[in-house]
Amino acid sequence: MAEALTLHEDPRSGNCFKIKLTAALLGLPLATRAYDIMKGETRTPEFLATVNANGRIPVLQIGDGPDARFLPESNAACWYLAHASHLIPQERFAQSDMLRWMFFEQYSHEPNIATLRFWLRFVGEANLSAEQRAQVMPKRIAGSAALDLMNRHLARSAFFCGGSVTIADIALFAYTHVAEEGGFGLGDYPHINAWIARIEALPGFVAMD
Ligand SMILES: N[C@@H](CCC(=O)N[C@@H](CS)C(=O)NCC(=O)O)C(=O)O
Repeated sequence: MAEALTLHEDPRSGNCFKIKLTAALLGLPLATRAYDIMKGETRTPEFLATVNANGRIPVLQIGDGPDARFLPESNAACWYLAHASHLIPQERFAQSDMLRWMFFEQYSHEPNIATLRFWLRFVGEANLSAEQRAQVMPKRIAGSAALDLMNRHLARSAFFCGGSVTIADIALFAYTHVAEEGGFGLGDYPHINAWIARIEALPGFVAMD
């Protein structure tokens, strides 16, 4: 890839880690620019005007200067990096099935597992609002259901879309491998644990900060 790539990130974020892991597995150089989301650094007028009007990281910046383009949404950024690589299947059904798992990640997995990790590890249970407290149990139930589904699928398949890794695995790995930080025990999910070990053994794998 000829263009300079810069990740606007908070290193604690699993959504940002997806993009760093994709780049590492592909051997792509990726610069980073860090923000502290706990201090509202992605909500400044400058960030909203130039990087992401949605006020969130990750954002993949492609190119520099006035021609730079900004791509928010972790899974879109993984797709951009992995375009035409071995991390995206070529066959039509397999490619659509990969997207199915990435949409599942954003709807059924990340809003439950990543949010509980953020609340428990970074915000702190004692600091949760009454509204957040009321959401802990529903998110615990929904997150566990997502892990259960993944475990059953991985009983039949080495990776989410068959025998080789795709960006669906990267998307789901990011918050699954740290799910215990959100209070989700992984002991009951042997197939998830075996899949985590397979991903960590991939050439070029990098750990989350
Ligand atoms: N669907 C988005 C989620 C992005 C997101 O929720 N980012 C969080 C950190 S992981 C954030 O920037 N929070 C700061 C804020 O909302 O102010 C993605 O996959 O990239």
